[in-house]
Amino acid sequence: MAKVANNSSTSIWNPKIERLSEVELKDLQLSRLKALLTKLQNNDFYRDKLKGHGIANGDIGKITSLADLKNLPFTVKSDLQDNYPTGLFSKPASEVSRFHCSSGSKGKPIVVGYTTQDIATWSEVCARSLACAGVSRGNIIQNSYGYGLFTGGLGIHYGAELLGATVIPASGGMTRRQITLMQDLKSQVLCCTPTYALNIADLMLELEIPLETISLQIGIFGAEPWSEQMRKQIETKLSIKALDIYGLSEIIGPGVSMECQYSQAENGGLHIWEDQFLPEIIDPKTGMPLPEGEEGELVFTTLTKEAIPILRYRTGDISSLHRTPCACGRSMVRMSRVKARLDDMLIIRGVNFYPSSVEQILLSHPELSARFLLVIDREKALDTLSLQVELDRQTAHKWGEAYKGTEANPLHDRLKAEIKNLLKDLLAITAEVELMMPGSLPHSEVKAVRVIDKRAKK
Ligand code: DLL
Repeated sequence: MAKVANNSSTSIWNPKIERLSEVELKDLQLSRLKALLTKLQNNDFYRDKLKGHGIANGDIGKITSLADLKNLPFTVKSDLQDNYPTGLFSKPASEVSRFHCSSGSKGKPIVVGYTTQDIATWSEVCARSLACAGVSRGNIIQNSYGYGLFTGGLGIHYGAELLGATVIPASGGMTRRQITLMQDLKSQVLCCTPTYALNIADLMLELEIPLETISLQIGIFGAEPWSEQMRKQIETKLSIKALDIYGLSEIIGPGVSMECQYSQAENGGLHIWEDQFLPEIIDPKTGMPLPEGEEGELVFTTLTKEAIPILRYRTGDISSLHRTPCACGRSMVRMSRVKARLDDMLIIRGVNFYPSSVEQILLSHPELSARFLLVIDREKALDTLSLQVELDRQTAHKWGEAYKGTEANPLHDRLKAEIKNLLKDLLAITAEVELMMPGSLPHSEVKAVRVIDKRAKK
Protein backbone atom coordinates (compact mmCIF):
# COMPACT_ATOMS: atom_id res chain seq x y z
CA MET A 1 0.00 0.00 0.00
CA ALA A 2 1.34 3.44 -0.91
CA LYS A 3 2.48 5.40 2.12
CA VAL A 4 0.87 8.71 2.99
CA ALA A 5 3.41 11.48 2.49
CA ASN A 6 5.04 13.22 5.41
CA ASN A 7 6.46 16.76 5.33
CA SER A 8 9.61 15.85 3.49
CA SER A 9 7.86 14.12 0.60
CA THR A 10 4.71 16.18 0.11
CA SER A 11 4.15 16.54 -3.61
CA ILE A 12 2.49 19.34 -5.49
CA TRP A 13 -0.32 18.26 -7.82
CA ASN A 14 -0.01 21.12 -10.34
CA PRO A 15 3.42 22.70 -9.74
CA LYS A 16 3.22 24.95 -12.80
CA ILE A 17 0.20 26.73 -11.33
CA GLU A 18 0.74 26.26 -7.61
CA ARG A 19 4.21 27.81 -7.81
CA LEU A 20 3.42 30.78 -10.09
CA SER A 21 5.29 33.95 -9.17
CA GLU A 22 3.22 36.82 -7.79
CA VAL A 23 3.52 38.74 -11.08
CA GLU A 24 2.49 35.74 -13.19
CA LEU A 25 -0.40 35.04 -10.87
CA LYS A 26 -1.67 38.64 -10.97
CA ASP A 27 -1.48 38.69 -14.79
CA LEU A 28 -3.47 35.48 -14.96
CA GLN A 29 -6.03 36.73 -12.45
CA LEU A 30 -6.50 40.03 -14.29
CA SER A 31 -7.03 38.41 -17.68
CA ARG A 32 -9.46 35.92 -16.13
CA LEU A 33 -11.30 38.71 -14.31
CA LYS A 34 -11.81 40.55 -17.59
CA ALA A 35 -13.09 37.38 -19.23
CA LEU A 36 -15.45 36.88 -16.29
CA LEU A 37 -16.94 40.35 -16.69
CA THR A 38 -17.62 39.63 -20.34
CA LYS A 39 -19.18 36.27 -19.42
CA LEU A 40 -21.45 37.89 -16.80
CA GLN A 41 -23.14 39.87 -19.57
CA ASN A 42 -25.01 36.63 -20.31
CA ASN A 43 -26.90 36.99 -17.05
CA ASP A 44 -29.70 39.56 -16.57
CA PHE A 45 -29.00 40.10 -12.87
CA TYR A 46 -25.30 40.82 -13.41
CA ARG A 47 -25.83 42.77 -16.63
CA ASP A 48 -28.04 45.24 -14.73
CA LYS A 49 -25.81 45.30 -11.70
CA LEU A 50 -22.66 45.99 -13.74
CA LYS A 51 -24.43 48.65 -15.76
CA GLY A 52 -25.21 50.39 -12.47
CA HIS A 53 -21.45 50.38 -11.80
CA GLY A 54 -20.58 51.95 -15.15
CA ILE A 55 -19.76 48.73 -17.00
CA ALA A 56 -22.26 48.59 -19.82
CA ASN A 57 -22.33 46.26 -22.84
CA GLY A 58 -19.31 44.36 -21.63
CA ASP A 59 -17.10 47.45 -21.77
CA ILE A 60 -14.31 46.29 -19.50
CA GLY A 61 -11.82 48.96 -20.56
CA LYS A 62 -12.09 50.50 -17.08
CA ILE A 63 -10.59 47.39 -15.48
CA THR A 64 -6.85 47.85 -15.83
CA SER A 65 -5.60 46.26 -12.63
CA LEU A 66 -6.78 43.99 -9.83
CA ALA A 67 -7.13 47.09 -7.65
CA ASP A 68 -10.15 48.02 -9.80
CA LEU A 69 -11.96 45.06 -8.30
CA LYS A 70 -12.99 47.23 -5.37
CA ASN A 71 -15.19 49.30 -7.70
CA LEU A 72 -17.22 46.28 -8.77
CA PRO A 73 -20.45 45.23 -7.03
CA PHE A 74 -20.70 42.52 -4.41
CA THR A 75 -22.89 39.44 -4.61
CA VAL A 76 -24.60 38.36 -1.38
CA LYS A 77 -26.46 35.25 -0.29
CA SER A 78 -29.87 36.94 -0.65
CA ASP A 79 -29.10 37.65 -4.35
CA LEU A 80 -28.99 33.89 -4.87
CA GLN A 81 -32.06 33.33 -2.72
CA ASP A 82 -34.07 36.12 -4.39
CA ASN A 83 -33.19 34.69 -7.79
CA TYR A 84 -33.91 31.09 -6.76
CA PRO A 85 -33.37 28.64 -8.30
CA THR A 86 -31.22 29.51 -11.32
CA GLY A 87 -31.49 33.28 -11.79
CA LEU A 88 -27.73 33.78 -11.39
CA PHE A 89 -26.77 31.11 -13.89
CA SER A 90 -24.86 32.26 -16.97
CA LYS A 91 -25.49 29.08 -18.95
CA PRO A 92 -28.76 27.58 -20.17
CA ALA A 93 -30.03 24.43 -18.42
CA SER A 94 -28.99 22.37 -21.45
CA GLU A 95 -25.31 23.10 -20.65
CA VAL A 96 -25.57 22.37 -16.93
CA SER A 97 -24.48 18.86 -16.13
CA ARG A 98 -25.04 18.88 -12.36
CA PHE A 99 -26.97 20.72 -9.65
CA HIS A 100 -26.06 20.85 -5.97
CA CYS A 101 -27.79 22.67 -3.14
CA SER A 102 -26.34 24.26 -0.05
CA SER A 103 -27.52 23.02 3.32
CA GLY A 104 -29.97 25.94 3.55
CA SER A 105 -30.02 25.98 7.34
CA LYS A 106 -31.00 29.66 7.24
CA GLY A 107 -33.61 30.86 4.72
CA LYS A 108 -34.21 29.52 1.24
CA PRO A 109 -31.76 26.92 -0.10
CA ILE A 110 -29.21 27.90 -2.69
CA VAL A 111 -28.94 26.03 -5.95
CA VAL A 112 -25.61 25.90 -7.74
CA GLY A 113 -24.76 24.32 -11.09
CA TYR A 114 -21.73 22.94 -12.91
CA THR A 115 -20.90 22.50 -16.56
CA THR A 116 -18.68 19.59 -17.58
CA GLN A 117 -15.76 22.03 -17.49
CA ASP A 118 -16.74 23.20 -13.98
CA ILE A 119 -16.70 19.59 -12.78
CA ALA A 120 -13.20 19.26 -14.27
CA THR A 121 -12.09 22.44 -12.44
CA TRP A 122 -13.63 21.19 -9.19
CA SER A 123 -11.90 17.82 -9.52
CA GLU A 124 -8.61 19.64 -10.15
CA VAL A 125 -8.86 21.87 -7.06
CA CYS A 126 -9.91 18.91 -4.91
CA ALA A 127 -7.01 16.81 -6.26
CA ARG A 128 -4.67 19.72 -5.45
CA SER A 129 -6.16 19.91 -1.95
CA LEU A 130 -5.73 16.19 -1.28
CA ALA A 131 -2.13 16.28 -2.54
CA CYS A 132 -1.57 19.36 -0.38
CA ALA A 133 -2.60 17.27 2.64
CA GLY A 134 -0.04 14.60 1.70
CA VAL A 135 -2.35 12.18 -0.12
CA SER A 136 -1.09 10.50 -3.29
CA ARG A 137 -1.94 7.90 -5.92
CA GLY A 138 -2.66 4.53 -4.36
CA ASN A 139 -3.72 5.86 -0.96
CA ILE A 140 -7.05 4.65 0.42
CA ILE A 141 -9.49 7.45 1.21
CA GLN A 142 -12.61 6.92 3.27
CA ASN A 143 -14.89 9.72 2.17
CA SER A 144 -17.43 10.22 4.94
CA TYR A 145 -18.73 13.58 3.74
CA GLY A 146 -22.37 13.25 2.74
CA TYR A 147 -23.01 12.25 -0.89
CA GLY A 148 -25.98 13.97 -2.45
CA LEU A 149 -27.00 17.58 -2.73
CA PHE A 150 -24.27 18.58 -0.25
CA THR A 151 -21.07 19.31 -2.18
CA GLY A 152 -18.73 17.57 0.31
CA GLY A 153 -19.11 13.96 -0.85
CA LEU A 154 -18.95 14.26 -4.62
CA GLY A 155 -16.37 17.08 -4.63
CA ILE A 156 -13.82 15.08 -2.65
CA HIS A 157 -14.76 11.93 -4.57
CA TYR A 158 -13.91 13.36 -7.98
CA GLY A 159 -10.69 14.93 -6.64
CA ALA A 160 -9.61 11.61 -5.15
CA GLU A 161 -10.28 9.76 -8.41
CA LEU A 162 -8.35 12.34 -10.43
CA LEU A 163 -5.45 11.98 -8.02
CA GLY A 164 -5.47 8.22 -8.57
CA ALA A 165 -6.35 7.36 -4.99
CA THR A 166 -8.77 4.58 -4.02
CA VAL A 167 -12.04 6.01 -2.69
CA ILE A 168 -14.45 4.39 -0.27
CA PRO A 169 -17.66 6.40 -0.80
CA ALA A 170 -18.83 5.79 2.77
CA SER A 171 -20.90 8.99 3.00
CA GLY A 172 -21.99 10.12 6.49
CA GLY A 173 -23.67 8.06 9.18
CA MET A 174 -23.74 4.44 10.35
CA THR A 175 -20.72 5.09 12.52
CA ARG A 176 -20.16 1.47 13.56
CA ARG A 177 -19.98 0.50 9.90
CA GLN A 178 -17.52 3.36 9.23
CA ILE A 179 -15.15 1.78 11.75
CA THR A 180 -15.54 -1.67 10.20
CA LEU A 181 -14.82 -0.24 6.75
CA MET A 182 -11.75 1.48 8.15
CA GLN A 183 -10.52 -1.76 9.68
CA ASP A 184 -11.30 -4.08 6.77
CA LEU A 185 -10.32 -1.82 3.86
CA LYS A 186 -7.38 -0.24 5.70
CA SER A 187 -8.38 3.37 5.08
CA GLN A 188 -5.40 5.71 5.40
CA VAL A 189 -7.23 9.00 4.95
CA LEU A 190 -10.53 10.05 6.54
CA CYS A 191 -12.54 12.92 5.05
CA CYS A 192 -15.50 14.24 7.06
CA THR A 193 -16.60 17.07 9.33
CA PRO A 194 -14.41 17.45 12.43
CA THR A 195 -17.36 16.78 14.75
CA TYR A 196 -18.12 13.55 12.89
CA ALA A 197 -14.46 12.50 13.21
CA LEU A 198 -14.87 12.91 16.98
CA ASN A 199 -18.05 10.83 16.88
CA ILE A 200 -16.10 8.04 15.19
CA ALA A 201 -13.23 8.36 17.70
CA ASP A 202 -15.64 8.32 20.66
CA LEU A 203 -17.45 5.24 19.42
CA MET A 204 -14.11 3.45 19.04
CA LEU A 205 -13.33 4.31 22.67
CA GLU A 206 -16.76 3.20 23.83
CA LEU A 207 -16.49 -0.12 22.01
CA GLU A 208 -12.88 -0.47 23.17
CA ILE A 209 -11.64 -0.88 19.60
CA PRO A 210 -7.84 -0.58 19.70
CA LEU A 211 -6.28 2.10 17.51
CA GLU A 212 -3.89 -0.56 16.20
CA THR A 213 -6.76 -2.14 14.27
CA ILE A 214 -7.04 0.87 11.93
CA SER A 215 -4.49 2.35 9.53
CA LEU A 216 -5.58 5.99 9.45
CA GLN A 217 -2.80 8.55 9.09
CA ILE A 218 -4.46 11.70 7.83
CA GLY A 219 -7.81 13.43 8.37
CA ILE A 220 -9.14 16.09 6.00
CA PHE A 221 -11.76 17.97 7.94
CA GLY A 222 -13.91 20.97 7.13
CA ALA A 223 -17.41 22.24 6.27
CA GLU A 224 -17.78 23.76 9.75
CA PRO A 225 -15.65 25.86 12.10
CA TRP A 226 -13.36 23.93 14.43
CA SER A 227 -10.79 25.04 16.96
CA GLU A 228 -7.13 24.15 17.59
CA GLN A 229 -8.29 22.33 20.74
CA MET A 230 -10.61 20.18 18.66
CA ARG A 231 -7.79 19.45 16.24
CA LYS A 232 -5.62 18.23 19.14
CA GLN A 233 -8.40 16.02 20.49
CA ILE A 234 -8.98 14.39 17.10
CA GLU A 235 -5.26 13.91 16.51
CA THR A 236 -4.82 12.27 19.91
CA LYS A 237 -7.94 10.12 19.82
CA LEU A 238 -7.34 8.81 16.27
CA SER A 239 -3.54 9.10 16.23
CA ILE A 240 -3.56 11.01 12.93
CA LYS A 241 -2.60 14.37 11.47
CA ALA A 242 -5.73 16.51 11.08
CA LEU A 243 -5.79 19.09 8.28
CA ASP A 244 -8.30 21.80 7.47
CA ILE A 245 -10.15 22.03 4.14
CA TYR A 246 -12.41 24.97 3.31
CA GLY A 247 -14.99 25.69 0.67
CA LEU A 248 -18.55 26.75 -0.01
CA SER A 249 -21.20 25.70 -2.49
CA GLU A 250 -21.58 29.20 -3.96
CA ILE A 251 -17.93 29.23 -5.04
CA ILE A 252 -17.51 25.53 -5.96
CA GLY A 253 -17.81 23.34 -2.84
CA PRO A 254 -14.85 21.83 -0.97
CA GLY A 255 -11.44 22.63 -2.47
CA VAL A 256 -11.37 26.43 -2.34
CA SER A 257 -8.42 26.24 0.07
CA MET A 258 -6.44 23.64 1.98
CA GLU A 259 -3.81 23.45 4.69
CA CYS A 260 -0.50 21.88 3.71
CA GLN A 261 1.47 19.86 6.21
CA TYR A 262 3.96 22.68 6.86
CA SER A 263 1.25 25.25 7.38
CA GLN A 264 -0.66 22.85 9.62
CA ALA A 265 2.38 22.46 11.87
CA GLU A 266 2.65 26.21 12.47
CA ASN A 267 -1.07 27.05 12.18
CA GLY A 268 -0.17 29.21 9.19
CA GLY A 269 -3.48 28.89 7.33
CA LEU A 270 -4.89 27.34 4.17
CA HIS A 271 -3.55 27.85 0.62
CA ILE A 272 -6.26 29.37 -1.58
CA TRP A 273 -6.30 28.12 -5.18
CA GLU A 274 -6.25 31.72 -6.29
CA ASP A 275 -5.80 31.08 -10.00
CA GLN A 276 -9.46 29.98 -9.70
CA PHE A 277 -10.87 31.90 -6.75
CA LEU A 278 -9.77 35.50 -6.33
CA PRO A 279 -9.83 36.33 -2.60
CA GLU A 280 -10.32 39.64 -0.81
CA ILE A 281 -10.77 40.60 2.83
CA ILE A 282 -13.16 43.46 3.42
CA ASP A 283 -14.40 45.42 6.36
CA PRO A 284 -17.90 43.97 6.78
CA LYS A 285 -19.27 47.36 7.85
CA THR A 286 -17.86 49.59 5.09
CA GLY A 287 -17.27 47.00 2.36
CA MET A 288 -13.77 48.46 1.82
CA PRO A 289 -10.82 46.11 1.22
CA LEU A 290 -8.54 45.56 4.21
CA PRO A 291 -4.74 45.28 3.98
CA GLU A 292 -2.96 41.93 4.11
CA GLY A 293 -2.96 40.38 7.57
CA GLU A 294 -6.06 42.17 8.85
CA GLU A 295 -9.10 40.17 9.88
CA GLY A 296 -12.38 40.79 8.10
CA GLU A 297 -14.97 39.17 5.83
CA LEU A 298 -13.72 36.82 3.16
CA VAL A 299 -14.91 37.62 -0.38
CA PHE A 300 -14.37 35.46 -3.47
CA THR A 301 -14.68 36.01 -7.20
CA THR A 302 -14.76 32.85 -9.31
CA LEU A 303 -12.31 33.29 -12.16
CA THR A 304 -13.20 30.45 -14.55
CA LYS A 305 -16.54 29.00 -13.45
CA GLU A 306 -19.05 28.69 -16.28
CA ALA A 307 -22.51 27.66 -15.06
CA ILE A 308 -22.73 30.08 -12.17
CA PRO A 309 -19.78 32.47 -12.16
CA ILE A 310 -19.90 34.77 -9.13
CA LEU A 311 -18.52 38.27 -8.66
CA ARG A 312 -17.23 39.36 -5.22
CA TYR A 313 -19.25 36.92 -3.15
CA ARG A 314 -19.48 37.93 0.50
CA THR A 315 -19.00 34.62 2.29
CA GLY A 316 -19.83 35.86 5.80
CA ASP A 317 -16.73 33.94 6.96
CA ILE A 318 -14.13 35.72 9.07
CA SER A 319 -10.51 35.29 8.04
CA SER A 320 -7.32 37.14 7.02
CA LEU A 321 -4.88 36.73 4.11
CA HIS A 322 -1.12 36.15 4.38
CA ARG A 323 1.34 36.13 1.51
CA THR A 324 4.43 35.01 3.46
CA PRO A 325 6.35 32.21 1.73
CA CYS A 326 5.45 28.68 2.78
CA ALA A 327 8.00 25.90 3.20
CA CYS A 328 5.92 23.63 0.94
CA GLY A 329 6.93 25.75 -2.09
CA ARG A 330 3.40 26.77 -3.07
CA SER A 331 3.12 30.48 -3.79
CA MET A 332 -0.63 30.63 -3.32
CA VAL A 333 -1.81 33.03 -0.60
CA ARG A 334 -2.89 31.55 2.73
CA MET A 335 -6.09 32.38 4.60
CA SER A 336 -6.27 32.00 8.36
CA ARG A 337 -8.64 29.25 9.42
CA VAL A 338 -12.27 30.29 9.65
CA LYS A 339 -13.16 30.26 13.32
CA ALA A 340 -16.61 31.69 12.82
CA ARG A 341 -19.13 33.23 10.45
CA LEU A 342 -20.31 36.77 10.95
CA ASP A 343 -23.89 35.53 11.30
CA ASP A 344 -22.85 32.98 13.94
CA MET A 345 -22.27 35.83 16.33
CA LEU A 346 -24.62 35.68 19.29
CA ILE A 347 -25.73 38.68 21.29
CA ILE A 348 -26.97 37.86 24.77
CA ARG A 349 -27.96 40.79 26.92
CA GLY A 350 -25.82 43.02 24.74
CA VAL A 351 -22.68 40.86 24.94
CA ASN A 352 -21.30 39.49 21.65
CA PHE A 353 -19.58 36.12 21.38
CA TYR A 354 -19.14 33.20 18.98
CA PRO A 355 -20.01 29.55 19.73
CA SER A 356 -16.42 28.71 18.72
CA SER A 357 -15.14 30.66 21.75
CA VAL A 358 -17.32 28.46 23.97
CA GLU A 359 -15.89 25.38 22.24
CA GLN A 360 -12.35 26.51 23.05
CA ILE A 361 -13.18 26.87 26.74
CA LEU A 362 -14.89 23.48 26.91
CA LEU A 363 -12.15 21.60 25.11
CA SER A 364 -9.50 22.85 27.50
CA HIS A 365 -11.23 20.52 30.02
CA PRO A 366 -10.42 16.87 29.32
CA GLU A 367 -13.47 15.84 31.41
CA LEU A 368 -15.74 17.29 28.70
CA SER A 369 -16.53 16.21 25.16
CA ALA A 370 -16.81 18.53 22.16
CA ARG A 371 -20.57 18.03 22.00
CA PHE A 372 -22.40 21.04 23.31
CA LEU A 373 -25.53 23.05 22.68
CA LEU A 374 -26.29 26.66 23.50
CA VAL A 375 -29.99 27.25 24.16
CA ILE A 376 -31.06 30.86 24.11
CA ASP A 377 -34.45 31.98 25.34
CA ARG A 378 -36.17 35.10 26.61
CA GLU A 379 -37.89 35.50 29.96
CA LYS A 380 -39.67 38.75 30.75
CA ALA A 381 -37.71 40.66 28.09
CA LEU A 382 -34.40 39.30 29.38
CA ASP A 383 -32.23 36.89 27.37
CA THR A 384 -31.30 33.62 29.05
CA LEU A 385 -28.56 31.26 28.03
CA SER A 386 -28.05 27.67 28.97
CA LEU A 387 -25.08 25.57 27.97
CA GLN A 388 -25.57 21.82 27.73
CA VAL A 389 -22.37 19.87 27.36
CA GLU A 390 -21.72 16.15 27.33
CA LEU A 391 -19.15 14.67 29.67
CA ASP A 392 -16.27 12.80 28.12
CA ARG A 393 -17.15 9.09 28.03
CA GLN A 394 -14.31 7.90 30.27
CA THR A 395 -14.91 10.66 32.82
CA ALA A 396 -18.65 9.91 32.91
CA HIS A 397 -17.84 6.28 33.64
CA LYS A 398 -15.20 7.04 36.28
CA TRP A 399 -17.30 9.66 38.08
CA GLY A 400 -20.42 7.51 37.85
CA GLU A 401 -18.57 4.65 39.56
CA ALA A 402 -17.20 6.94 42.27
CA TYR A 403 -20.64 8.27 43.21
CA LYS A 404 -22.84 5.27 42.47
CA GLY A 405 -26.15 5.39 44.29
CA THR A 406 -25.65 8.90 45.67
CA GLU A 407 -27.97 11.77 44.80
CA ALA A 408 -25.49 14.51 43.95
CA ASN A 409 -22.03 14.38 42.51
CA PRO A 410 -19.70 17.07 43.91
CA LEU A 411 -17.35 16.62 40.93
CA HIS A 412 -20.18 17.73 38.63
CA ASP A 413 -20.86 20.78 40.75
CA ARG A 414 -17.21 21.78 40.81
CA LEU A 415 -16.81 21.44 37.03
CA LYS A 416 -20.05 23.31 36.35
CA ALA A 417 -18.93 26.18 38.57
CA GLU A 418 -15.54 26.28 36.85
CA ILE A 419 -17.10 26.49 33.36
CA LYS A 420 -19.58 29.10 34.52
CA ASN A 421 -16.75 31.25 35.90
CA LEU A 422 -14.66 30.89 32.75
CA LEU A 423 -17.60 31.94 30.57
CA LYS A 424 -18.04 34.98 32.78
CA ASP A 425 -14.33 35.86 32.98
CA LEU A 426 -13.33 35.20 29.36
CA LEU A 427 -16.50 35.99 27.41
CA ALA A 428 -18.46 38.13 29.89
CA ILE A 429 -21.53 35.91 29.55
CA THR A 430 -23.72 34.38 32.22
CA ALA A 431 -24.97 30.90 31.47
CA GLU A 432 -26.60 28.02 33.28
CA VAL A 433 -24.32 25.04 32.74
CA GLU A 434 -25.76 21.56 32.47
CA LEU A 435 -23.54 18.47 32.30
CA MET A 436 -25.06 15.74 30.18
CA MET A 437 -24.31 12.05 29.90
CA PRO A 438 -22.50 10.98 26.69
CA GLY A 439 -24.93 10.42 23.85
CA SER A 440 -27.72 12.59 25.24
CA LEU A 441 -27.37 15.52 22.84
CA PRO A 442 -28.52 15.01 19.25
CA HIS A 443 -25.66 13.73 17.06
CA SER A 444 -25.15 15.37 13.71
CA GLU A 445 -23.81 13.38 10.82
CA VAL A 446 -23.44 16.50 8.70
CA LYS A 447 -22.65 19.88 10.28
CA ALA A 448 -22.89 20.22 14.05
CA VAL A 449 -25.78 22.30 15.38
CA ARG A 450 -24.42 24.48 18.19
CA VAL A 451 -27.25 26.90 18.89
CA ILE A 452 -31.00 26.78 19.43
CA ASP A 453 -32.35 30.31 19.60
CA LYS A 454 -35.92 30.28 20.87
CA ARG A 455 -36.14 34.09 20.94
CA ALA A 456 -37.06 34.36 17.28
CA LYS A 457 -40.28 32.41 17.87
CA LYS A 458 -41.47 34.67 20.72
O1 DLL B 1 -19.40 23.07 3.53
C1 DLL B 1 -18.26 22.73 1.42
C2 DLL B 1 -17.27 21.85 2.09
C3 DLL B 1 -17.47 20.49 2.08
C4 DLL B 1 -16.12 22.39 2.64
C5 DLL B 1 -16.52 19.66 2.67
C6 DLL B 1 -15.16 21.57 3.21
C7 DLL B 1 -15.37 20.19 3.24
P1 DLL B 1 -21.53 24.71 2.28
O2 DLL B 1 -22.43 23.66 2.80
O3 DLL B 1 -22.03 25.62 1.24
O4 DLL B 1 -20.23 24.09 1.67
O5 DLL B 1 -21.06 25.56 3.53
C8 DLL B 1 -20.11 26.58 3.37
O6 DLL B 1 -19.31 26.23 5.63
O7 DLL B 1 -19.13 29.49 4.17
C9 DLL B 1 -18.19 28.24 6.05
O8 DLL B 1 -19.03 29.04 6.86
C10 DLL B 1 -18.30 26.79 6.47
N1 DLL B 1 -17.03 26.09 6.25
C11 DLL B 1 -16.66 25.32 5.22
N2 DLL B 1 -15.41 24.84 5.41
C12 DLL B 1 -14.99 25.33 6.60
C13 DLL B 1 -13.80 25.22 7.37
C14 DLL B 1 -19.34 23.29 2.34
N3 DLL B 1 -12.77 24.47 7.00
C15 DLL B 1 -19.80 27.22 4.72
N4 DLL B 1 -13.72 25.92 8.53
C16 DLL B 1 -18.69 28.23 4.63
C17 DLL B 1 -14.74 26.69 8.96
C18 DLL B 1 -16.02 26.14 7.13
N5 DLL B 1 -15.90 26.81 8.29
